[in-house]
This record gives sequence, structure tokens and C-alpha cells, in this order.
Amino acid sequence: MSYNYITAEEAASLIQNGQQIAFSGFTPAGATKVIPSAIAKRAEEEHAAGREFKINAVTGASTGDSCDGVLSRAQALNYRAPYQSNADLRAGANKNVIHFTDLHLSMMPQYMNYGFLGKFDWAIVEAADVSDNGEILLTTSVGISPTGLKLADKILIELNEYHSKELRGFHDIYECANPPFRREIPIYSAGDRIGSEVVKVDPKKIVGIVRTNKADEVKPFKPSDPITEKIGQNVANFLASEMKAGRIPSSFLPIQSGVGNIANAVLGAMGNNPDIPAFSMYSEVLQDSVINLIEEGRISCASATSLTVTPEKIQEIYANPKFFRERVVLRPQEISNSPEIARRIGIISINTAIEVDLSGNVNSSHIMGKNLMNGIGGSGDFTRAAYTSIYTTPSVAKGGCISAIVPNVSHCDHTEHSVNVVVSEYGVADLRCKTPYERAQILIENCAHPDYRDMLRKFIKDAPMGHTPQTLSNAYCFHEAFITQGDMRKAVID
Ligand code: 0RQ
Repeated sequence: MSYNYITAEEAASLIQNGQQIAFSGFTPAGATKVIPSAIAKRAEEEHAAGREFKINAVTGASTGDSCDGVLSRAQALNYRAPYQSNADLRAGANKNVIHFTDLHLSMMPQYMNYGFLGKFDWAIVEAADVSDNGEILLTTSVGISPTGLKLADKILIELNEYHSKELRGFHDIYECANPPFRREIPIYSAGDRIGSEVVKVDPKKIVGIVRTNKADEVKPFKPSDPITEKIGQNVANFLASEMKAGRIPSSFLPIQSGVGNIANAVLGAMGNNPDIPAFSMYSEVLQDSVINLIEEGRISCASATSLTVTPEKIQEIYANPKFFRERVVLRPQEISNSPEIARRIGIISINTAIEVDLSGNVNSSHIMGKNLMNGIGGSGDFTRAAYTSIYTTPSVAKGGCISAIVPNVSHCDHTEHSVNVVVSEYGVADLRCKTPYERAQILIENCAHPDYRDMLRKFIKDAPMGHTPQTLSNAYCFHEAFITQGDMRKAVID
């Protein structure tokens, strides 16, 4: 079949007010760039002419500025799920002008399949290649693309020549059957392949292809600072000691690691630790540090749904595709983040907390109980199913005015029942199988900043006897002090 090659503006002109679109992208990796920008421009023109124009956008996770940023600034988003990390989208969500829901990433494909999100008018997906018979070679992420391509009435493709056709063989596309017909997902180790290299669609659904040549908008990391480095070392030393104690087998266990500077520092420290053998990753995002460790032989293989690497790193991969194809598998997020597989293969999950309370509950997503930061992302998919779940956090934020260890979290994403270990620059709180009073004490003495330890000790000491140390009238005294006086150190515990 011969396709209709069109401009981004022609593609945008096909989109109608109120339509729902499944976009590719999991982080800026594999996100569409030119069609969303053209949709944003169209929205501005429609608004200037006094007409309504907003879309509902569902993606794998966050995207790049040329998708989430432009659409938010053009006030072109009505609904958006399941994760974001863009300042303009965040501002819209926190004013409730963009209706945003924060969802477990592994659940997205099935929420789409079951109809929980309604009908999909379009799938707009970045591809490295499209064959005449409708075989789509995805680029640097898989995310929700196979499900979007299957469910949407019509498809628009950004055919991005920046990405190498050598990506063929990196992807492993597999879709689960719907209950009650679903069987186990037959993955028994991180590198197993069970699906196909491409997504197959009815070519008649592809109404247009837009040619582009653009790198993913992945930003380089900030140089690591002493605090993130210390957190990384604390995690690596803890894992080495777990192996020594026989709680991690000598072959080690697969690692899941979140995104950002702390995750980068943790993987760097694990790579440098001589007591940790080469290990595998069963994760959602692969950052630059993973590519370095694969090249050094410290990571044996890595499974994820996105290759969130800088342009410099992706060129290293494209220069040596055979080497990386044997060591990297990109899966749909339903599979990369599957709790079934995480529990089976015994992953060690490492994610970042905004705050942790004295029971061990974790807030990963909201500031002062109300404003969305980014979202939970895949942290919940892995935490609940992990062999050992770890949360990292600097002990304080905003120059010491905010303690990351608080009497009660202002929003709860991961409960004390799922959180095993907390790590700050001061040390490691191993909460496994501890009582509520023991957990509180270990968190204060091992992870809290010294400026806050006496206040937290007083919270425990003054609490009336019960199974869990708690005084409801003081529960949010740290947060109240920050909101009213700009500093949690001014909290009064009475
Ligand atoms: O604010 O940007 O204004 O300086 O939060 O904090 O320390 O730079 O760390 O970039 O790794 O982000 C949890 C948000 C941490 C992130 C979170 C402020 C702090 C700073 C960023 P500024 P840092 P990071 C992977 C799996 C989601 C859960 C997860 C995240 C800004 O890691 O979104 O891991 N995780 N998912 O000052 C007020 C506090 C604060 C605070 C930090 N207690 N109160 N502000 N900050 N703690 C994601 C995917 O699945 C794709």
C-alpha cells in the first residue's frame, strides 16, 4: 500500500476539538514532536477565532516539551494521563485547567483496552520505519504505542529519520489477553524475548505520515553533588552487605531504578562497588548511566520500555547496534512494569520519595498534600511487587526548611506495608518486619537530618500509647509550620 505523506500542519488539521489521542513517548524518548507542535498552533488559531479547541491526550509517561510543553502553553489539553514532568503542564494541572490523573503506568494499556478511558480517535506515534503492509518499527520507547495503535480509529505517524533502522530487534512487542483468558507472561529472566520486533496494524488505518529528523529532547544530567553521591554509596553498600548476609543470591537480583540524578548516582555507585557482581536491570527507563555500565560489562542485560538517553549516547548505540541489541530489550509498559514479573524474578526496586513519614509511608508525587510534582510513574508497579523495595531521598529540601522525614506524609502513594528500606545521605533505615515504634526510631536515627531529630523524637515520646506512635492534633505540624512560617524547624509539638 502506498501511504499519504503529509506535512505536520496537514496532520493537525485532521484533529477535531474534543478528540482523544494516544501519543507515543515514555519520557521524551520516542515522543512525537512535530505533530503536537502543529496541533498546539492550530489550537491557538482556533482560540483566536473564538472557537473551542482542546484534546484529551494519553501517553506512556512524560513526553518532551514539543508535546506536553507546547500543548499546555497553547491551552490545548483538556485531559491528560498518566504521568508528566513538564513545568507548564504541572501548572495547568495544579490550577485544574488541565484535568490530570496520576495512574500506575503498568495499568495504562489495560485501562485503554477495557474502555476505562473511553474511545481513542487517533494514535499519533513516532516510528523509525513503516512497511507497506503496516509493520511499524518504533523508536526509543514502546510505552502504550501498541495498544494505542490497536484501539485508535485512525493513525498518524511521525517517521523520524534521526533514529536508525538498526533499532529493529531491540523491541519485544507482546500484548496480554483480557481476563478471564489471560495466561502468565512467559518471562523468567530480564533478557527473555517473547514477542515481535514490530507493531502490526491495518495499513488502511494510517491516514498520513509526516517525515521528520529530530533527536529526543533528553536533557543531560546535572553534575552529581556530594549528597546524591552519598545516597548512591549508601544504597550500593547496603546491597553489597545484603549479598554478604545471604539475603541476595551471589548471582544478584535484577534492579529497577527510577529516573533523575539520584537514580543516576545510585547506578554509578553500584557499578563502582567491587562487592557487587555484574547485574541485570528489569526497569522502565534506561538512562545514560546504564549504557555506560553495559559498555563496561557491569550490567549484563537491561529490560525497559524506554531508552531515555542523551543524543550523544543514542549515537553510541546506533554505532554499535549488534552489541546493544543483544543486551537491551524494549517492551510495552504493561510488560516492563508488570508486577507479576517483578515478583517472579525478584527485583530490587529503587525509587525516589518526596517525603517519608515515621511509619514508612511514602509520598512520591505531591507537595504539601496538594500540588502535583510529577506523579507516581512506575514506582507503585515495582514497589508493591519487589523482593526488596528501596526509597531514596535527600534528608532535607529547600535549603533545610523542609524535612523529608515527617510525622505524617501529606499525601500517600506507597504504604508502610510496601516500603522496605529508606536511604538518605545520613544512612539506611531497614524497615523490614519491624514494629511501628522500631520503624519510627530507625528512620529518625538513620535518615533524618540532625536539625529535625529532636523534634521527631519528641513526636514519638509524646504520642499516647498505641500500636503506632501518633498524635492526630500534631500530625501535620511540620507542614503547617512550612506553610505559615516558611520553615518546618519552627513546628511546635504540643
Ligand atoms: O525542587 O526543582 O524547585 O529545586 O522537588 O527534587 O531533589 O531535585 O530530585 O529531580 O529526583 O525529583 C520525587 C520529584 C524527585 C522525582 C521526585 C523538590 C526539590 C526540587 C526535585 P526544585 P530533586 P528529583 C520513575 C519512577 C516519582 C516517583 C518515581 C519523581 C524538586 O523523583 O517525580 O520515582 N518521582 N517514579 O526541592 C517540597 C519536599 C520536597 C520538595 C523535594 N519534601 N517538599 N519540595 N522537593 N522534596 C518515574 C517514571 O516512572 C517515568
